[in-house]
Order: sequence, then C-alpha cells, then structure tokens
Amino acid sequence: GSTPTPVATVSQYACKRRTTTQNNNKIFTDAFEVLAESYEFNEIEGRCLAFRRAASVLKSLPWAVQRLEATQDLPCLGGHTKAVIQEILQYGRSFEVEKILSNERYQTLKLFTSVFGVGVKTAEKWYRRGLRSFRDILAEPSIHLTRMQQFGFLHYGDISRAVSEAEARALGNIIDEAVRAITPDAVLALTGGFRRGKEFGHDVDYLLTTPELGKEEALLLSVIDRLKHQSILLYCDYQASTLDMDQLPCRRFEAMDHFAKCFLILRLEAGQVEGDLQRVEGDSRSWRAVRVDLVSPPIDHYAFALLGWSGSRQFERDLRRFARLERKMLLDNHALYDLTKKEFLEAKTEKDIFAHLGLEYIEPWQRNA
Ligand code: DCP
Ligand code: MG
Repeated sequence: GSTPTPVATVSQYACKRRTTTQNNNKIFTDAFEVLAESYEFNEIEGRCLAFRRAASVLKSLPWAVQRLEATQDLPCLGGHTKAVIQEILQYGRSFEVEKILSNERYQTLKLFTSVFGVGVKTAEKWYRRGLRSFRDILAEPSIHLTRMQQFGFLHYGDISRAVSEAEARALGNIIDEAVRAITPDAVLALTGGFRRGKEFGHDVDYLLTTPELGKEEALLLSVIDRLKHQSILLYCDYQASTLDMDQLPCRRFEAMDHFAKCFLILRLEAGQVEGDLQRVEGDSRSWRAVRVDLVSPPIDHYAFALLGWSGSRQFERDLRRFARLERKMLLDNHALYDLTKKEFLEAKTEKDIFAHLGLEYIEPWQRNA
C-alpha cells in the first residue's frame, strides 16, 4: 500500500512534535484555518480549537496526506476534520470552506480584524451595525476609533502587507544600533515568527533587557525616545510593567503578559534593506511602515519571556496544556509553578524550562506548530 508508516506515534501535544516551516499539508491546513477562524468569529471556541489542533498535527508531518487511511493513527483528528480531508482528497477543495469564504459575515469580519487594533469583538459590533467596508466605518460619525485603530487605518496598506526576512533584519540593525548607543551590555533578541525561521511575518518581535535587574524598563523608554528623535517612530503604544509575582502564574491562558512593552509602527527606508522593500506594484515611495513589538522582561524572567514570545501560538498553548495536565505545573510568559511542590521553578535558559517539564528540547525553528 501507499500508506506511509509513521516512524513514531505523533503526540497530541505540539510541544512534543518538531514542526518546521515546511508544511507538506498546506492544502488541508489552509482549509482548517478558515474553519477555525469562522468558529472563532461565531464564538464557538471548542470547534475553533479542534481545527487549530488538527491543522497543527498535519503541519508536523514529514509527508503529505494522500489517502484518508494515512491519518488513522494521528491524534486530534475527529469526524468533521476527516470529512474535510476526504472532501479535499476527492475534489481538490472543500465545499464547506468555499461556502465560508463567500459568506458576507466571514468576509467582513476578516476584513475588519485585519486592521491593527481591531479584534473580533469590535469587528462584530461594526458588522451588527450594518457596516461592511472601511469606507462605511470611516464615514460613520458615531464611531470612535482608538488611537491604535486610527493608525491602523492610516498605515493599512503597509502593515497589512507581509514583512520580509530582509526587512526584519534591517529593523534588527536599527534597533540594535539604538540599544548599543544607550548601553553596550543590553540583551536584545529576535523572537516571534522570524526566530522560528519564517520568511515572512505580520510584524517583527523583540525582547530587550538588561543584565542588571530593574533597569529594563528605563532602557525600553530610552530606545523609544531615540527612535522618536530619529523620526522613524510613526506610532507608539507604550504599556508599563504590571508585573506582580503574587498573582503568578495564572491558571487561565492570558492574552497578554505583564512585562513593559510597546507596540510600534516604524518607518523603514528602502536604502536600509538588502534588496528592496515589500511593496505593491506602482508604489514608488522610498519607505514603508512596519509593525514592531518590543517587550522588556526583567532578566530573571527572561527565559520564560523568550519561550513565550517565540511561539507559535499553538506551540505555546500546548506547552501550557502539557504542563498543567501532564506535570501539574502552571506555565506562562513569566514563570513556571509546580503545584505539587508548591514552588516556582527557576530557569536561566529555555533549555532549563524544557528540562523542568521533562520535555526534549525543541529548537525555535521546530516550533512552527
Ligand atoms: N504570543 C502569545 N500570545 C499573545 C501574543 C503573542 O503567545 N497574545 C506569542 C506567540 C507568538 C509570539 O508571541 O508566536 C509572537 O506573536 P505574533 O502575533 O507576532 O506571532 P508570530 O510572530 O508567531 O507570527 P507573525 O508572523 O504573524 O508575526
Ligand atoms: Mg510576529
């Protein structure tokens, strides 16, 4: 038969799988992500997660699914997911997915949530008010846009376009230079998708800290200030640290951690990028706007912050789920707490955290779950 024999059983936990950027099952995972998003828009969390898990399992496979039988021993694939796989195997497409893609509500929520600062809740509210386009929103006098949303619309063309690796590298140089000018011994690390080896991203994520505890927030503020004076800071939403160890770690997955951070829009000059800017045809400007996140954890939380911000989202979700269900430990971007020993487990590196969890170390480029 043509059924590939799995080398080892595939784990239900993304943190026990090695997932590179090479996705051999994109045709299926793209379909699953549409379904997951549609359930997310309709607030059916369980089904949304089920499709995200299924997509993640297929992303980890070193082979392409060619027959339904090949998925027999895989975890996280239920009747619905298998029906979609079967449909795609048979017809090359899923009619259920196509129906969603042509659905007005889905299309509108997808469009609205593509704006920086617009989440599902807001998109939904606008949809219910009968708004269907950006023009509708901007022409509606009773709508109050947050500052983030205003800048999201202002730079929509640029920041809805993918950031390339070369652009990320150029931004890294700019931020590194700013940091070095302030203090030579700062720690700056690329995180997010680019640390996992992705070629494109929706933003560029960095961690920034100081070897001396308590100096990290001032450093972040100085870096922002320097970028402002260089006239490359188009937008800055600064959030001060709200770190309070008495409340950590949280049992629930928190959308945001408590570190000092800023969500930026930076101006990147074409001349700073090896090759050229990612641009639409006919655009002759010498610069583009790029979304950048800078996060400043104190050095004693650095390893947890690095692990938490490196992603992927599914990898992070499953790390936490594995810790809780298999180890009776609570993990978040700040700390790891052992519920049995009733103590925090210290870590200087990501490897320390994997070791505490009794997990084989997974390299960043293997975390594209
Ligand atoms: N992260 C998280 N929870 C959040 C925000 C971020 O766990 N609420 C983590 C997981 C992400 C990482 O931080 O992988 C970076 O967030 P991004 O949204 O920038 O995601 P990526 O960098 O992975 O992908 P993209 O290419 O879209 O930027
Ligand atoms: Mg990112």
